[in-house]
Amino acid sequence: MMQDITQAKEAALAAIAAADSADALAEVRVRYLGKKSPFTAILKQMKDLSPDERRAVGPAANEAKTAIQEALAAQQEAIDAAHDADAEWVDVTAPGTPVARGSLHPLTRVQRDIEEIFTAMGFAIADGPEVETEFYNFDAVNVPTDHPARDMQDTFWVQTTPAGERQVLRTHTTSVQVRYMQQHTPPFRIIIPGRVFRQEATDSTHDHTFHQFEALVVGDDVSVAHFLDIAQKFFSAFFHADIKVRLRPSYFPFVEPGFEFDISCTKCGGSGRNSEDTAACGACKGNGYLEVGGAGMVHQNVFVAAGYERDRYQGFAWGFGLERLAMMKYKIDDIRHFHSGDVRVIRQF
Ligand code: FA5
Repeated sequence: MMQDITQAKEAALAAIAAADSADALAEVRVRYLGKKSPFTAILKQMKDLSPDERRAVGPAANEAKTAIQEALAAQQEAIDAAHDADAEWVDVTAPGTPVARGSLHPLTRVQRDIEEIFTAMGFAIADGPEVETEFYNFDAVNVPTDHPARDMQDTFWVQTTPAGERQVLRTHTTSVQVRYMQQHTPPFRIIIPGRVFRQEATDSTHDHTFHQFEALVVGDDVSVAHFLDIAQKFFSAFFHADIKVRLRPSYFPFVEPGFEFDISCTKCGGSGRNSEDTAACGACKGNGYLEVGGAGMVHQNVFVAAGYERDRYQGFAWGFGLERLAMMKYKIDDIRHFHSGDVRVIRQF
């Protein structure tokens, strides 16, 4: 039996020395000290021994068990130390793990660019609600009830207020004009960036939800010449090019006279031709100009709705689509990309 003890001890010490991981060591511990181990079997046999034999075998078995336990503890310490050293080791020459960086949505970029150019020209930025009363969206800006102009901008009507006022999702940023004028006395110059909504079928240049930029300048002697000058300066700064602005007579109820305004094509510079050959320019289809928005001299009825005296002030207003401008700047061919949520589009900016 003494021989069994010695053999089991030596086998256990060899197995402990060979165990190079915490798992392997745990397995050795079970094999040599667990319920089915040779030691447990030897201890079970002790009761059959004579008192003399027991006196010899008992201490030997205890000594072997202690030796194994100490070897296990020492090996566990060695494995833990090796593991800690591995964990602390840093290869300072290894390439870094790339971190995915976010970017600004192209519309946010364009909006910030525009705001920067206008604030540098002394404009303040104004704001208004997206759910708007019928009064500010239509009545106050001279669009009478039953006037066909209300059909020009197909409208999402929403719940009437408890006070009985009809409400819309604003169809244009022109809705903020009278709100602002009621709170301020001219002279002032403001821009009104904002989201607007129209119930219309979507295609590559029309969305139901889009953004407009309104500019409103009111004072004693504001004229169309001021509008042309500011528009020319703004578009040239925005496109980093010498941009010409062209007016065409048009009708909007809130201005008189009213215009549609175009800018010289950002691709061909206004010639309507490609530079390499005489083929028509693809961006403006040979027109030389691109439609941008509507503008005009503020109608005196709008000033009166705001509480100003009729014919006391003059002003100009313009409104254009932010998406259309972003499409020109970044050569985006479909307006629906902006709200698609497709990160492949956004990642390019
Ligand atoms: C207006 O909304 C007028 N409030 C603009 C204005 C302001 C005129 C001040 C005079 C004085 P219009 O409906 O044309 O006008 O829209 C202006 C611009 O918004 C268009 O030139 C176009 O760039 C953009 N736009 C209009 N409808 C859509 C649409 N469905 N999707 C994307 N952009 C649109």
